[in-house]
Amino acid sequence: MSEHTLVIIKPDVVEAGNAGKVLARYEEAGLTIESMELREITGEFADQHYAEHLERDFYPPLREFMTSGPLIPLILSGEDAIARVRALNGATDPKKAEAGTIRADFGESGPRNAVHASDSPESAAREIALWFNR
Ligand code: 3AN
Repeated sequence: MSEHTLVIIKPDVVEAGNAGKVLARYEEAGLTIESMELREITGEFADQHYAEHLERDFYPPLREFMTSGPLIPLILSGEDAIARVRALNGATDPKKAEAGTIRADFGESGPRNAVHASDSPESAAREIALWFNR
């Protein structure tokens, strides 16, 4: 089934100059870029995106990190895009991410883990509406 998913290339990747390499992973996997923009976000916007994590111990440094510089939200589409993008990304902790995944190759730590991707059709719909008003 063709799906849409919301991906964020996080500030660590943009700062390191690796955004093109990360984007190439998705394109080489046959996913289609539907929307994309370089932007900076406020703490309030980060709170909306990470609404389910606001009370977690790891959230304050994650909020700081996500507002520390430009990031790139994008909408990708393709067959089973949600699961396929999460497989390309690898495990949340880059140290545990499978070899060859984006987080293993470009992530550093818990919050600085290179990319975000929607984890279900429901979160994809919510996140696409939040980031791209559609
Ligand atoms: P994923 O992005 O793999 O779906 P979530 O939704 O559980 O992971 O976590 C959202 C974000 O919160 C992660 N991308 C990561 O930046 C951060 N995070 C999650 N768990 C931890 C943790 N135990 N320590 C530090 N940061 C974390």
